[in-house]
Amino acid sequence: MTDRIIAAEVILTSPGRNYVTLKLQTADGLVGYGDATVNGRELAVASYLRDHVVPLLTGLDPARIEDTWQYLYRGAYWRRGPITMAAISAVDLALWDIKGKAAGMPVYQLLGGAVRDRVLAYTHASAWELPELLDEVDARREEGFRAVRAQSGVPGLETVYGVHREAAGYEPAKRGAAPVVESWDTDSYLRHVPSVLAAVREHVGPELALLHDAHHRLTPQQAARLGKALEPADLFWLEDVTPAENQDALRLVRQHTTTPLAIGEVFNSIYDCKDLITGQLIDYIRVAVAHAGGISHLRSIFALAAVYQVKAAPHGPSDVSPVSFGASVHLGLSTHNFGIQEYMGYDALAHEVFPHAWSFSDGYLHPGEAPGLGVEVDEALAAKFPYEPAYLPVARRLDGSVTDW
Ligand code: GCO
Ligand code: MG
Repeated sequence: MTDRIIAAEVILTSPGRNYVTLKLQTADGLVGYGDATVNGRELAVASYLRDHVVPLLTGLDPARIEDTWQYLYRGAYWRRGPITMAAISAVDLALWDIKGKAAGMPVYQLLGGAVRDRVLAYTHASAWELPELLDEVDARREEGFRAVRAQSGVPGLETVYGVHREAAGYEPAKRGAAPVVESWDTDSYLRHVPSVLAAVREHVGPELALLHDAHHRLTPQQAARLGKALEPADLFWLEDVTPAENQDALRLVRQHTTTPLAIGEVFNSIYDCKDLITGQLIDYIRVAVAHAGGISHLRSIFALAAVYQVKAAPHGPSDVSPVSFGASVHLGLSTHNFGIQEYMGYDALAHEVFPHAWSFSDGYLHPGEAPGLGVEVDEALAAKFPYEPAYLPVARRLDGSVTDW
């Protein structure tokens, strides 16, 4: 007899930061977990799941992953968008988890097996001043990382994306009822950042892979200038140079620089990625397993990317939970055109709430050999950390107008 989903439940927990987890249970006694966390909009996706998805799942055959994906995507009529696609991701991940547990195999085996032995990771080094930034980069190297994203402060500005004045480290979402308002000036940033990355490159030598995130803040022309200015620093990639709603803008950037470009962390579907991939306007596609339809849809996106020699480089900030992070590592191990996995790490508490088989060592990740995704949820512990409102900052230019954060 085929198995059936008998219960579905949304778990909201905040061990250091908010996470939205979907739990599915089957008649055969299997449990699958999926991640639907959307940073700063957690309750919207929790409601989408609780009110509009959970009631549809009871009675479905958990083996029919693709059919359930199509049912939720096409069946809703209102398709795409971050909330819908995060909800679909959670169901997809929970079903892959169940399929792996039913088969007694880690999910990467179901995806065709390993095509590499380990999954290259990059992490973040952030500090306001250059000497501290160089210390941070050194610290990440000592932890084993072979690829590091470097972000620094900018003279004359009070706030800069990804950097705190007072301490090293990166955590932009702040608890509270409304977003913190930051100020921003692109000209000051453009005058400063090439010298920072030149100094980091000189400090680390030629081998360490260096990355930088411009976080959607430049016009296409500014992005082209920055890409050119950074060529001597030999970046692994320059990320999100310009907001990618207008994808034609990337043509201008591409014509002027050979610095590799990475985009896609806010994309939700293959349709968001299509033009950048088929136009060969980027080198790395950054879709997150939690935000773009789960393992099933990321596989389609990565297959399209392979045709155009674009590599997969899934978004892996601390705002996607250890559940979808694990799923990303299973994909990385089994996807031929995989490039690199972002790994920001988690608070000790998050590791406790989500015990996991995936591991990091010597600059690389591995999903582990536990059946399914290999990430469980300590529900009793999770219940001790209820949801707390938290928001990403909003940015205003020096004249007071809102700009992209
Ligand atoms: C990255 C990202 C993130 C986002 C964050 C927003 O490259 O890791 O830019 O840090 O800012 O995920 O919630
Ligand atoms: Mg980014």
